[in-house]
Amino acid sequence: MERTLSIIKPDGVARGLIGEVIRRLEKNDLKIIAMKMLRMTKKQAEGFYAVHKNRPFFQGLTDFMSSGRIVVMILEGEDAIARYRKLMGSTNYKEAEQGTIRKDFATDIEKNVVHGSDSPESARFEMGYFFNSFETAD
Ligand code: FUP
Repeated sequence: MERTLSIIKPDGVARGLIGEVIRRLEKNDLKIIAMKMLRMTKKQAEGFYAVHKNRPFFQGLTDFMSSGRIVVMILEGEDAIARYRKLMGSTNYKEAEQGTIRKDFATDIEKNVVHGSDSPESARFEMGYFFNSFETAD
């Protein structure tokens, strides 16, 4: 069993896609073991995306991620990191495969509805960023 962090981004929440994303997670045996809705400050968004701090899209990305409420979830399942990334589709929605969340709903490389951890190391960091040990205990 593996755990990963999922975020429904401000565009997904604003457009009423929470239910649709969760339906796809549950249908694909990704079990939600922790969940909350919150709005990040600009500083919190910068901390979350610190690995990208030297990238040209960093300002836009952190402005966007702090622009509205998000839903953060911890998903559990076999091979959860890779399976959830497959459900999400490529970062660039134009290249995403048919039937993926980003192919179906993203409108922009930045406004791409969902986030998912890309490795066990980032999953550990990202889960710890939003959830404490009481919230993630079995
Ligand atoms: P992903 O893991 O697919 O979310 O993609 P990355 O970690 O590479 O990028 C994080 C976020 O930065 C993306 F979801 C959207 C944003 N981004 C841009 O806005 N422009 C880019 O050229 C690349 C990423």
